[in-house]
Amino acid sequence: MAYDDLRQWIAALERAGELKRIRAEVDPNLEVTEITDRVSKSARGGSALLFQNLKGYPGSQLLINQFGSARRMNLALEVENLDEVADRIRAFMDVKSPQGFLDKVKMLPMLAEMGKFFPKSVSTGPCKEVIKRDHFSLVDFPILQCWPKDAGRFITLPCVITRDPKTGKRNVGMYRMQIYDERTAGMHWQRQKVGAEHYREMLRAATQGPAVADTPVRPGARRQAVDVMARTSGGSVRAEGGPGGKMEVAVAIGTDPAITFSAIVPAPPDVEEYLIAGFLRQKPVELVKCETVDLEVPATAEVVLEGHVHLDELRTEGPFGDHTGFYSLEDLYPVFHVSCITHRKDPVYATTIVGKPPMEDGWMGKAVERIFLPLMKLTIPELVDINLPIEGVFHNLMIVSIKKSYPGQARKVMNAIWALGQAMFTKCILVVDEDVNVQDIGEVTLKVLNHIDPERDIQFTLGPVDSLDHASRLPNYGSKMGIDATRKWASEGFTRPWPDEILMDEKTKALVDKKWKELGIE
Ligand SMILES: Cc1cc2nc3c(=O)[nH]c(=O)nc-3n(C[C@H](O)[C@H](O)[C@H](O)COP(=O)(O)O)c2cc1C
Ligand SMILES: [Mn+2]
Repeated sequence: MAYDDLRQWIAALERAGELKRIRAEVDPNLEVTEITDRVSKSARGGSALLFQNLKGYPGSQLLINQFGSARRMNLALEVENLDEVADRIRAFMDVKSPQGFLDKVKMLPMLAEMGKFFPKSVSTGPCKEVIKRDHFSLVDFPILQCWPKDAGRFITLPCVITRDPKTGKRNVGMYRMQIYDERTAGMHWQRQKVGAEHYREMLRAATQGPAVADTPVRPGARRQAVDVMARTSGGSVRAEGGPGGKMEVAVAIGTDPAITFSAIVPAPPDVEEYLIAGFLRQKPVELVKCETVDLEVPATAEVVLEGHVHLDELRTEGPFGDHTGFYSLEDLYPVFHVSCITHRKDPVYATTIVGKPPMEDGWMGKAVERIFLPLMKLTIPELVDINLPIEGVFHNLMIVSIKKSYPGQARKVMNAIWALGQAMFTKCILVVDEDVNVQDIGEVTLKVLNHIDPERDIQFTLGPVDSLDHASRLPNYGSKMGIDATRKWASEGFTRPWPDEILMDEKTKALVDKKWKELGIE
């Protein structure tokens, strides 16, 4: 049964022995991080933590590390094993045209199930228990300063909801928010993310066509807005003024785990995360309208921030101790102005910390890896398995095994990965043959390094890189590397003999198995 809200999820964590309540006083400034970091790095990711006595926030509660282990990630998605989710995706993709009446009857349960995925509008919900239109402050919540050199406090687990001004489609993305003051925060959607694209669409509309409803255009706005675009796309011009338009944004914090997880999933831009969450929890997400903006938010969210991002305003965001294990550098990002806050009574503030792996987000990334494998196979059918080691921080390293059928195929696979949504950021791709277990880093190291002639087998390319990459020649733009560690074929110009891998024969192994006890070694 799907969790209806964060509270049911907390109760489930507690029943499973996966939650610790912390009643001792703890400071949201740094101290929560140090405690959570130690727990994240303890055996099997420790447990989720519910801090109930936060210094300076009497009565507040803060949930962290809810996804921080393989077991909790499974619990969040209500499966024994993440492959179950992958299997459900595969079952949907397997649908073929029914051949007769019986086939059609067999499809009915699947069609009925599909109905469960679409979000449902409801008139009101718990997130409206307290509505604050005039007197409100972001500082009322126990928002963390995570690391010593962070620029301030950051909302780290926000589901940021925007609407594509052209198609009307909604997007939910997780983009951290730096608190500037009681009513403004940074909006750290990186350039290649969907929220940023919605923002650029708004700018285009405000400066090129007739003004759209909420976007008054001032004289001179066009040039200035283009400057903003130049800046947000990596240029170096800071706009003074601009089109004066506003973009509506809502932020839900503390949702049921399927919704929170859907906000990080690298889905195609046009697939609504509310639909993905419905698929994951197998029950529609219930949505309510916001009070001051034309957007819908999950009805059971603990906290909802409503407001606008001004099209002509950018502000320094960061530094922030990031999931690479280093601080992401400061940069210019849009600013979110809060116009209304609604929340549940006694809201539970949900958050996370990122830093040196392993941390909570590493397990979320692992879940993405498992769930996306069948989808990647749609365009890369030779793919057998993939591994994004946690220390590779998602974008630095992807190890893939392939069933190789023609010369040059490993390089074709690299290019396909660099062309695939957010996998474009992958700095290093290792391609191995299907007999290599990519989950076994020892085996990968042994075989990759044995099998390559570096000069011949390394492929460099240029393209977009993750905004968090601090080594690339330019922000957001740099090189990537692929290593073709598959066995080379004569048709690829390799004519030397290839040695056999050392393996004992089955007969001898069985013989020794039988004798093992008698040998007295153990
Ligand atoms: C804890 C956490 C924090 C994240 N913070 C950011 C962020 O600040 N900016 C960003 O662009 N992506 C961030 N991401 C990654 C995005 O959520 C992810 O790329 C997502 O797929 C974006 O959704 P979109 O494709 O709808 O834009 C974060 C992910 C996690 C798990
Ligand atoms: Mn999206």
